[in-house]
Amino acid sequence: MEKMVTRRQFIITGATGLAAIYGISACTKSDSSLSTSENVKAAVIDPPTGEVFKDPPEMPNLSANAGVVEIALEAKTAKVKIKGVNADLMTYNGYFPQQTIRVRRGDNLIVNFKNSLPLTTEKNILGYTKNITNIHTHGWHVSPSGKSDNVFRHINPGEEFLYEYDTSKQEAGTLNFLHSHGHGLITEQMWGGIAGCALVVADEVDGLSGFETHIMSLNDMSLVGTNPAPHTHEDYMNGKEGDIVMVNGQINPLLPIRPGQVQRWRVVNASTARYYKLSLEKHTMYLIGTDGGLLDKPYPLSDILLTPGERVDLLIKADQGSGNYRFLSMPYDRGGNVPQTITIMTASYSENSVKDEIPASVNPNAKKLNMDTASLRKAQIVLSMGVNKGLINNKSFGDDPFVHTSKVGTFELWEIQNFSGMDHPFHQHVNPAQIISMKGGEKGYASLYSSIPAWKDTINVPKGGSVTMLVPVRDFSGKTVFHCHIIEHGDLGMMAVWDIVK
Ligand SMILES: [Cu+2]
Repeated sequence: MEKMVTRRQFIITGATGLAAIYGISACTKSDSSLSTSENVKAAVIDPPTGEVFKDPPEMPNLSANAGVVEIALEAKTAKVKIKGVNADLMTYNGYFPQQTIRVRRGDNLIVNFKNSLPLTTEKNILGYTKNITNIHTHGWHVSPSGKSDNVFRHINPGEEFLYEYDTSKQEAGTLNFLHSHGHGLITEQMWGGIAGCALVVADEVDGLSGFETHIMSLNDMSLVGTNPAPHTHEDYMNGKEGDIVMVNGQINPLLPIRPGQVQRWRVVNASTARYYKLSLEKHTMYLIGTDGGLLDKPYPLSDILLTPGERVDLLIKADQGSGNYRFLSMPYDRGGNVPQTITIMTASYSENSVKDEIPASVNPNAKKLNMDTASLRKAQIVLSMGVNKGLINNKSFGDDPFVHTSKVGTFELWEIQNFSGMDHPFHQHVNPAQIISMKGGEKGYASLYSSIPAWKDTINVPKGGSVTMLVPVRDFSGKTVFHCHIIEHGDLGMMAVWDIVK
C-alpha cells in the first residue's frame, strides 16, 4: 500500500539516541543535550567569507591524438581538508572537488578507470556490499551499452575497466557531470566525496567566449570525526542534508568580479539530496543554458531552483555599487528537509570597471519542439515512497524493477506523477526531454521550464504534483534507467529500467 510521508515521520531519533528535529522552518536549541551540528539544523548557514574562489582543477589529457581525450580515473580514499578537518573521503584521483574533463563534440573520451577503494565484505545499511562502483556520464546522450554509459556494469575493488564514449551525438555547450552509479551504493559514495566531476562539452557559439567563466559544483556533507556522517534509515527516507555546504569544496569563498563585468557561472548541484534556490543579492541572474545545452537567449531571473542533478548556465552582470554580494540558497520546503538560507559564496567587486553587456541572443538553434502530442505513445510513471523503499509504479528497483520499453526513433509523452509528501527530482539517462507542463510546486520553476527551449535530463516533480514531458528516443538502443536524483531515494529503489529497443 502507498504510504505517504508525513511531517511526523521527520521527527526521528538518531543512532545515538538524541532527538533530531526536522521539518520545521526554524529549529532552536531547545535541549542542551543536542550539541552536535548533526542533531540541530540551523535555519541560517552564514559562514564568514573564506579564501578566494577556485575553479576545479583540470584533468590532464593523456592522448596526443586529435579527436581523442584520454584520462586516468581512479576511485580511491584520500585525505581532503574539509572545514579545517583532514577528512577521509572517497575521491576520484584524490581530488575534492573533482577534476574537470573537457571534450569537444565528436571527441572519443577514453577513461582508464580503476577501482582502488578498499576490498571488503562489509555491507551497508541497505544490504549492499560496499565499495563496488562504476561511472555514469550524467546527461550525456551516448550509448548506454558495452563500454559506454553502462550503469549495469559493476567494477569491484581492485578491478580496472576501459570506458569509451563517442560524443558525436552529444549537444555542445553543455555542463554535465560524472559520478558513481552502483545501485544501493551511490549515496554513500557521492556523499563521501565521489561527486561533481564536471564534464564540459565545448561551446559551438561565438557570443560567450569573451566572458570570464567559472564552474561551480555544489556539495554538502556532515562529518563525524574525520568521516562523512553515516546514513540512517531515516536519512535514506528524508534525503540527508549536510551542515557543511561547499562550492568546489570551499566554504563561502570570495569571487572577485569587476564593476560592469559579465561573468558566466556554470553550476551543477552535485549534492545527494539538498535543493538549492539560487539567488545573488541585488542582482538579476540571466539563464543561458540548462542540463541539455544553451538556450536561444538569456532569461532574467531573481532566483532559480536547482535540484540534485540539475545544472544551470548563468550570466551575472556586476551592475550594483561596489561591495560584497552573497550568492545564496534561499529556503525551499521540498518535504523532509529543513528550509534554510545558506551563503554559498560571496561576489566581491574589485579592480577597475569594464563595460560588458548581456548578449541579446545565445544559441539560435535552440527551439521548443512543436508537435501534436495527441498521437504519441504515453507513459505513466508514478513516484512514491514505501517503508524504507522508494517505488516507481509500485515497484522497487532492488526487488523487481519496473521496466519501460521504448523504440529508437520515436517520441513519447511521459507523465510523471508524485504520490508522496516530498518533491522528487526525476532523472532519465541517455535522452534529454522537453517539459510540456508541470502541476504543483513553484510557479516560477514550472512556467520557466514549460516555456523555454530547454533540454532537461533532471526535473523536479513537486509533492502531490506532476510533470509532463516530451521524450525523443534517439540514436541508441540498450538498457538504461530513470530514477529519483535524491540519491538516497534511488538507492532505496525509486529507479526503473528503461529498455530501449531497435
Ligand atoms: Cu526522491
